[in-house]
Amino acid sequence: MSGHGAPTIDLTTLNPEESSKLKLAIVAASWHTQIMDGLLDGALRAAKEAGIAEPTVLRVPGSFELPVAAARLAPHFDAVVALGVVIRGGTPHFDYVCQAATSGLTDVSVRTGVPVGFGVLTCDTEQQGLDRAGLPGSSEDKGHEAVTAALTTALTLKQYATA
Ligand code: DLZ
Repeated sequence: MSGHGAPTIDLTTLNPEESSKLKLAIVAASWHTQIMDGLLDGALRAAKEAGIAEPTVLRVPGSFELPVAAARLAPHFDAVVALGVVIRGGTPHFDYVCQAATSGLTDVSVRTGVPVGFGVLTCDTEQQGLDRAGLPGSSEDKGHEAVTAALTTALTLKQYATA
């Protein structure tokens, strides 16, 4: 999958009065520290740009644990963002962790109606992760993107909220 074709969504165009009121939770795995630090920094930067000074941040060990954390938090927040880094190794473990994280997070989002931003990198190499981590020298900033997507979706869906 290539980043080509991504929309330009600028958080500064969101109504700051609306976006700053959103309750945002970030659930972040802990494997691959340098890449994870970049993702989390980007996510927090995006939250700040939207006027959310202190989102709730919950750390879990690995990406496999992201869905249960998201499930616990989603009912209490307007948007959840999941961050993780999975790097392919020599066994099929990669496929199972990616599948569990992806389907688990999708299930949380659809079941609760709360947008879950997908900031989980699934990479063949560490370099692919570094390139997407929003670090100096990275070409993409996936933590920032995931928060932007989740908050934009949350604001859109608020227009259709039922009492
Ligand atoms: C076990 C494991 C492996 C091999 N690789 C990763 C990885 O690249 N990224 C990641 O987020 N987590 C990894 N894990 C840990 C699993 O996600 C999970 O934490 C453990 O299987 C314990 O449930």
